[in-house]
Amino acid sequence: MSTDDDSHIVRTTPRRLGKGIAIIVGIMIIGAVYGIMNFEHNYSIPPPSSKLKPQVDLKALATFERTAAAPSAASTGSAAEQQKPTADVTLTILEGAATQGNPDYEPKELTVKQGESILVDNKDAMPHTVTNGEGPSDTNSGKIFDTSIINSGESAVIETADIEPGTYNYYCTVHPYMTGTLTIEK
Ligand SMILES: [Cu+2]
Repeated sequence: MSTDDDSHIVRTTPRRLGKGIAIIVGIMIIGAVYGIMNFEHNYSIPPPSSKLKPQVDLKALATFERTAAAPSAASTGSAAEQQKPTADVTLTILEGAATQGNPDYEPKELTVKQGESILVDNKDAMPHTVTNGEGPSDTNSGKIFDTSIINSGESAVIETADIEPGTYNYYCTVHPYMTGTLTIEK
């Protein structure tokens, strides 16, 4: 049983091995050539299996995988929501504010207590600012508060802790016809 076994194993010769490899490679080449030659056809008419409706909702699966991979991002909301700062009062720049004559700042006259922060939320499609002063020629312009450019959909915060109580006119440096007032109360 022990020595006899070896004699029953048919070991192939290098020639035979080469032949086998040649046959396999030949079949692969024929397959590749066939695939390349019929690529256009196979591409335009995919096999029926690829037309089957997926059993799982791939979109839902992708969302699931994303939330599973990044649980912190999922629990705290999207990156954009996360970046939006929080404040005590919101001053909204209304949609369409860039067009002269349209309502621009809401509320137009805002009163806050000194120390409260104001979120300036630009809901318009254009960039705007909230800049203290009467207009671009005002030498005091932007010296008390200035959000600088707030792009569409973005927001900025005005901190009022260091602003003396009083009523301040402000305007938009991009569209000086956009004006409002900010009153700081003690
Ligand atoms: Cu503006």
